[in-house]
Amino acid sequence: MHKSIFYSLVLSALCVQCCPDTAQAEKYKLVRVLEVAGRQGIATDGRRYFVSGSKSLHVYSKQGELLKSNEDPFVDLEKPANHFGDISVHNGELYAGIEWFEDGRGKDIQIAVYDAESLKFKRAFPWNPESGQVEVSALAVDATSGLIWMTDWVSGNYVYRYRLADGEYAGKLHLRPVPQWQQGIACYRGVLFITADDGDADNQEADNLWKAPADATGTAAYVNHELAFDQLRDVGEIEGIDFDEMAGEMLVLSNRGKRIVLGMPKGLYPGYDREISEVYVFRITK
Ligand SMILES: [Ca+2]
Ligand SMILES: [Ca+2]
Repeated sequence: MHKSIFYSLVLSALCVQCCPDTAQAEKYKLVRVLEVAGRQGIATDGRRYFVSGSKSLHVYSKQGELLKSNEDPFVDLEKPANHFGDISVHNGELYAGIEWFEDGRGKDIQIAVYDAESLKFKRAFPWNPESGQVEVSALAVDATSGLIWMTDWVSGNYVYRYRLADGEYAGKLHLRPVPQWQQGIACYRGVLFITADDGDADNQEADNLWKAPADATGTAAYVNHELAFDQLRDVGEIEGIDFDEMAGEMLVLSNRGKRIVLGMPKGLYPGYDREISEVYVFRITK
């Protein structure tokens, strides 16, 4: 073997060993950025992108063309609602975690199901208050296990399981350690991927992606760091996540420009005249 090739192999092996973030950054290559109207969630059925705002639903082509919106999505709900979190799409239906968010926590948490074509409301399931969940920041359909997983932004010690078939509560999974300020969740190939708004934009810190096994019956799981979102256009507030399995891509929604303190907007950062919400598309290379 040529000496220079040998040394570069040794160097790359050392780098993977001591700098796992470098290896992970190579695994996720940023390939596209699309500006969108919603600041909360992202989901894909492989054909289109679904985006949630705090009070709206949108469908985009994969090239970023807005195809349809529902600007009044809570009108047919029985319980009061003022907030969407991250969303998920399964079998022609859009699943959303909905709540009435006030005084730093959620009330009347529910799983709401919308038609993915019309964006019209179809049905909803209430959460189980005795589960301990006090907020829903995101949900993900896990079709393999027949489950829906929900995250809690206020108290992230657990992710909560509900049955996909009938919305019944099916237990919770203790996360160890706990990703701070969870904002998005996706289930991909038996793994839960959780985005956390754990980077302080005031200090130019990137937000992060964490992962844990999508254990359908266990009580606790270990959480591992997957990626620092340092390829985004600016630091800000990470939100929803989903995977486009056919395309081999990971999608994340992130907001920049607006200063957010404990979930409350506190003006704009220098250089911005508005908040910008974008979907970042990463190609998964390994
Ligand atoms: Ca959110
Ligand atoms: Ca952040």
